[in-house]
Amino acid sequence: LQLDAELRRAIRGDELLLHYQPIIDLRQGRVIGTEALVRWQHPERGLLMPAAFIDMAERTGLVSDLGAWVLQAAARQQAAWREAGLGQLFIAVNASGRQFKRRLLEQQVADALASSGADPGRLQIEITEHTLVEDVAANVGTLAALRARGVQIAIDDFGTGLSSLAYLKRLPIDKLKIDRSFVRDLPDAAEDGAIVEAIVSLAHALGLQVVAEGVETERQQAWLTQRGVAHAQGYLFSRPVPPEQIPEAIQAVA
Ligand code: G
Ligand code: G
Ligand code: MN
Ligand code: NA
Repeated sequence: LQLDAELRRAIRGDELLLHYQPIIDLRQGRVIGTEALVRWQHPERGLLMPAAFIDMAERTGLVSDLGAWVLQAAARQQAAWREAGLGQLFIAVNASGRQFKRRLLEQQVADALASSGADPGRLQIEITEHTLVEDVAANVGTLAALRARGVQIAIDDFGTGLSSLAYLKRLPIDKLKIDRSFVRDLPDAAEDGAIVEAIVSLAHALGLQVVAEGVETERQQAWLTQRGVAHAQGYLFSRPVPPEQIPEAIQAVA
């Protein structure tokens, strides 16, 4: 069987799973949400990371069905965490450009919310800056419709996709996730520092939240906190973990 046929089977069966990476409020020093990251428990090849199959899923269009599965699973997890007393945690889900075609994402999100009973206000959609700029007018319509349902929107990998400042002010979004390439060499890299500072002041002026990605060191954490970056995500706090390990990860951060 080719990998694409195997992935089609995996989406229908129970071979996919989600790991969750904590997102931290730097001032409060606590976990406020997580990002869902898909994995594939392949029967012969073991646990596969997205790098092994996401490009293929994009090429074949399977990423749309994969995205529907991810939304269903994340929404169920949100509802389960609410039952377990962790209802305040949001879950951010990565969406592919394919899901922005023909209002697919809107329908997938509506289905996932309806079948799970998850709190729409605790579901977030991440769209990469690259995907967003492919068709701003159409994507803005989808984002606005999702927000009308109470779902929050984050621009992922922000700073890498050349979005124009002119339309940033009228995008229906809630947060910018600073791409980890700008965080990696902080605090020593002066140019990266200047870029991060510029993103933070832009975000604040536009009323957007900021999340720093790829935070790996305490020096980075301190530098970002001093510059008013409210939220962060990275190996310093936790790797992506199975959902059973999230309560433990919350304790470890606090
Ligand atoms: O931890 P990590 O290797 O999980 O993820 C690598 C990349 O795979 C992420 O940066 C993201 O772009 C992509 N990815 C992870 N989960 C999903 C998903 O559920 N849907 C889509 N479309 N991409 C994902
Ligand atoms: O969707 P996005 O590309 O932002 O997905 C996050 C990716 O970044 C995942 O592959 C995740 O495993 C990875 N990641 C999360 N935290 C860190 C980190 O601190 N350092 C590095 N190098 N990668 C990280
Ligand atoms: Mn992401
Ligand atoms: Na990113």
